[in-house]
Amino acid sequence: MTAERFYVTTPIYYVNDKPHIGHAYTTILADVLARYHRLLGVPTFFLTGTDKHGQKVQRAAEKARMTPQQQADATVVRFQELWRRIAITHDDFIRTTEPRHIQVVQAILQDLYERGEIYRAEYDGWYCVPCERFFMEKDLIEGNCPDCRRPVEKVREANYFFRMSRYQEWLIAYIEQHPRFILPEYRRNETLGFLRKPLQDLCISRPKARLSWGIELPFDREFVCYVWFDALVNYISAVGYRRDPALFARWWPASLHLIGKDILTTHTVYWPTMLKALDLPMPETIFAHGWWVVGQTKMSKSLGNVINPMEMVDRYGPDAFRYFLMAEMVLGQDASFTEEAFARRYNTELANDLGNLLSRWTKMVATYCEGLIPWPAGAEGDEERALREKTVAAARAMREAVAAFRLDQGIGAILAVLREGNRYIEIRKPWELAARGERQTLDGVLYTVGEMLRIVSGLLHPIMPAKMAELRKVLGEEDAPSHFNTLMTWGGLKSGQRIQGGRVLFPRIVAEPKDRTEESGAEPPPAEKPPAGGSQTPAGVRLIEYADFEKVQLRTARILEASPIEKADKLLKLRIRLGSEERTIVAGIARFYRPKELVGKMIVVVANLKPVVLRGVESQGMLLAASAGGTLRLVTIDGDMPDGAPIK
Ligand code: ME8
Repeated sequence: MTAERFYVTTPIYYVNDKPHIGHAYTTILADVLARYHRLLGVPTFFLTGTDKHGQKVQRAAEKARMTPQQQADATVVRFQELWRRIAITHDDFIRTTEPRHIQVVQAILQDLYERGEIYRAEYDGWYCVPCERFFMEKDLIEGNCPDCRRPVEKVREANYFFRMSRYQEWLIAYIEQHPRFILPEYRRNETLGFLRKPLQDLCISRPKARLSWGIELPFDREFVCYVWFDALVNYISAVGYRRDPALFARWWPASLHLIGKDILTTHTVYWPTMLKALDLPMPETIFAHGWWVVGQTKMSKSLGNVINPMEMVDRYGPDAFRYFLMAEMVLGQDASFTEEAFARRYNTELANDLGNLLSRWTKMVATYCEGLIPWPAGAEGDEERALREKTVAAARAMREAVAAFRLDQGIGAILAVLREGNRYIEIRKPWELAARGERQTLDGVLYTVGEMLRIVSGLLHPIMPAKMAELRKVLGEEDAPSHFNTLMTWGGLKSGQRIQGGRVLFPRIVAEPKDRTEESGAEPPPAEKPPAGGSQTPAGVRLIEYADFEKVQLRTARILEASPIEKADKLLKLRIRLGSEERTIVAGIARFYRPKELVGKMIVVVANLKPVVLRGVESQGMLLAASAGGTLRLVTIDGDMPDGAPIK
């Protein structure tokens, strides 16, 4: 990646439907890379946008009884709204219906036509509407589109063609000489494999009689431009090609075109040959990432399993969503999305490793240091040195991970630091240092943890900007780090500052749907392994000590109110009274009880469970119920008993 500047693009998305998780993923990835580059002090330009022409959009509009323009305008807002919600920091948003784009496409078409790079000929072949591509009979697989395997349509018509075939040998040589041009390597090989067959010229027109929604060919008004030939040009029209030479010289060639693996050929064959015909330099890297699948299944509208990013963000917040997508997908490979996996990562890594560490630290600084960040006094011991070195190494690892497109590895290095930080507290036991009055050592330990948190908050800032700004506020730091270098040097935390403690950064969540946790509204089973050494019955049940049971506070409670929760047909929100105290709990009992029958019932609740947020409602406890054979009954009290009574 060039060190002087970073120009990153996403595909421009079709506006035939609302955005899904795949669109969100590519855009978040581009955003995270753009944010890291800005942090590294590299001038950055981040482009995204929407693809408004073509048959897909025209057909979606016909179905919705709108004009293509109305359909496109209605959908583009949903993309822009989502990008706002998930904090995307693009520098430009291009739509292919804008004059600045249309003029460039028409100028290119005219130029290539005049130079004989585009010619007219009769076409006879097969056309795939969803892919918007022509195929020869020999390319079809069992009579279907070789890409998406859907049926194709027979087409015979006059059209215009771009002399793509003449660039075949040049393109093969270029790809072979530039190992970073197409990444990952197996995608590069895929393109080279495709180029082993003779390359055809590219049909770049559509007769208006068949498709009117597109950019008119400047030399033949009976035709519009093929949507891909129009769309790919966005990468240069947005940065001033033939319009603003200074802007264009500043940003072109692009550093990185991020795409999904579905659009590899258009980007690694059509686009480079178009650029070559225009005598323009090639983008530095075209990176094709993998596919998000749901569980083991491809996401598709017909299966009804399309993940709506807006719903995920409403439920879990934008930062956790961004984090999960970046941490879970190894760039290049496919990844599976499930809410269970999401909750597992969230609870283990964000709520536990990071959130808990922060609250432990803030509590200790409040208790032992009057809420002021201590001075790094005392000589550095082995444990301190190990944590410092590991933290600074994680910053280096993240910088390398960004350049190598391995964000998952950078995140892994940071998680290792957090786990080490938790272990460090266990080893150094600040509470014992306080009890023994070892002031200097105590200060040093708390400074070490605080400094580690400062660096981690900066390293994770491009991924979770809002949450990390919150964390940094606690530490008395600016919302965002000023430069990546500040994260590579130890000792930046400002001693003497008052910490702004308080809110839980990542309240634990419960996955929806399925699993028993939802039935009872309880916390998910802990992700950590049970402690070693527990004995087991012959049936394999792990036995616990009485002291373990004693940790659970069971109490009687009276249900005062019960109501459904919007968009959660299995959950009910209950207002309960435990003696002098009232609480809200969320329980997965809606399929077994109507709200009305619950009011007045005496139930048993776990009263000392950490609160969790379920569908936006904080649940302050968990009720007990028996469940078997697909039914569920509440545990109640035999006879009269006041609410709030302890159960032993
Ligand atoms: O192809 N997993 O637009 P499009 C990961 N307009 N990413 C996915 C995905 C999934 N399941 N599904 C889609 C177009 N994507 C053209 C692009 S560019 C000049 C023109 C992402 O709306 C991925 O980035 O079909 C993919 O390449 C893009 O959405 C396709 O978006």
